[in-house]
Amino acid sequence: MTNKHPDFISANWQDLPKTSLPEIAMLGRSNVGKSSFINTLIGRSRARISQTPGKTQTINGYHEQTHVLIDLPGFGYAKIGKSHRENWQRMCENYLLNRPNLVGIFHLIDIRHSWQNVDLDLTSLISATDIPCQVILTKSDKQTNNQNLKMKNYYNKSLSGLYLKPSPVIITSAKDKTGFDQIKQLIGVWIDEASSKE
Ligand SMILES: Nc1nc2c(ncn2[C@@H]2O[C@H](COP(=O)(O)OP(=O)(O)OP(=O)(O)O)[C@@H](O)[C@H]2O)c(=O)[nH]1
Ligand SMILES: [Mg+2]
Repeated sequence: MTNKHPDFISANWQDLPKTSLPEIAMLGRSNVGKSSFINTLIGRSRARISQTPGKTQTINGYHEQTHVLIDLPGFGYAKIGKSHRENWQRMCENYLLNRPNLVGIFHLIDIRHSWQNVDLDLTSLISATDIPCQVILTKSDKQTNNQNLKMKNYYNKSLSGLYLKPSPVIITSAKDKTGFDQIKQLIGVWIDEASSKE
């Protein structure tokens, strides 16, 4: 049976359960495909997705065998009231800056768009956390391989200076599952790195 509910859910980072399992967080603009990315990783439709931006409004945790995938609300959706939006953003920031078992961040960016201010702001936040981060270009099924290659080069050229330890972007599609073998490998590396530091 498909479980549509997260294993834990919180509207306040301080109320999150204290778990010793490593956590991996999905970060990005509203509607970029964070929840879909989690569903593809899990192989089941567990995280709620929507055509309408602003779907994920809490910090949601999905347990896998060795780690927990964290679905965060999206940044920068104008139609959600300003105070509401600021609350979510503060919640995400607090989570990212203070969660002791957070071992990796995926920064998701829609492959069809060039740098947006919200994403540039997120690069500063990510650098402040000192946690390994990988840039993911999502929705690659929505345009041609040539267009994707162009955007990949565009992003790769700009990464140094924006992130502390940039590695080349990974192109993904939650629809045709492009890129997910590499994503799973990277999660394993992050978990190993974190455990060797303990
Ligand atoms: N074609 C295609 N559509 C995608 C892909 N990933 C996500 N989508 C669609 O994009 C829309 C938003 O996806 P979500 O996964 O809800 O995005 P989100 O980043 O979690 O959005 P918020 O929670 O609102 O911030 C949905 O209609 C998804 O079906 C993809 O790889 N390919
Ligand atoms: Mg979502």
